[in-house]
Amino acid sequence: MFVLPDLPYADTALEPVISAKTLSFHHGKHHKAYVDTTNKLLADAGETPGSLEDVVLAAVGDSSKKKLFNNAAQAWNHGFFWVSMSGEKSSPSGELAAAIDAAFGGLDKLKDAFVTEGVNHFASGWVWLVHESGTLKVISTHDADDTLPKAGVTPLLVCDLWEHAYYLDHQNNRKGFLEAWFDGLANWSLAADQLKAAQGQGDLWHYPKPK
Ligand code: MN3
Repeated sequence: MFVLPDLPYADTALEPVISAKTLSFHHGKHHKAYVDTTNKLLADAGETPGSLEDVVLAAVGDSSKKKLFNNAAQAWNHGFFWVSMSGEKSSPSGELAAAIDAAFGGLDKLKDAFVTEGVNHFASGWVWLVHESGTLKVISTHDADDTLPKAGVTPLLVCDLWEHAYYLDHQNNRKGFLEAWFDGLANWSLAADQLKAAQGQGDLWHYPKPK
């Protein structure tokens, strides 16, 4: 059984960008439902996979496993989203800062690219900072789609573009949410660790193993 991982901070830690009410519903209702449905589908199929990453990769592109893919990928995406945020404001340093400068021309330009990608993304999905082919890129994915099936792509950070992520706090102002998220919540420590892992130093973030 896959677990709903505890949030790595208090419900109030991300205020005012994300209120405790939004965070508790998003984690305790939305994410929990994806985990519960994934567990039920796997139990019904008699499967006991070793990792959530394996479930996503085995289901992607298989039309008979679309529901499993959607729920497992959403469970994974939310796990990565929680750790992509921190209540303690930080900024990129060292190799990560150098990589941002090289790819975008500075943190402000990365912010522009990230916010623009998220604003222009139609309907639900995710906006990502990723490492690919020796450089950093901003991409977005639709619905439950994530970076796991994309060979050579390592996610450094993700922000949820589904309305449930921001509507209570920002209504339809996705741009305002993304700007405040980037400035106040982005976890540059995670991004630095993921970049190192992409370059062969240390481990990538993984969803907690099933219990
Ligand atoms: Mn969500």
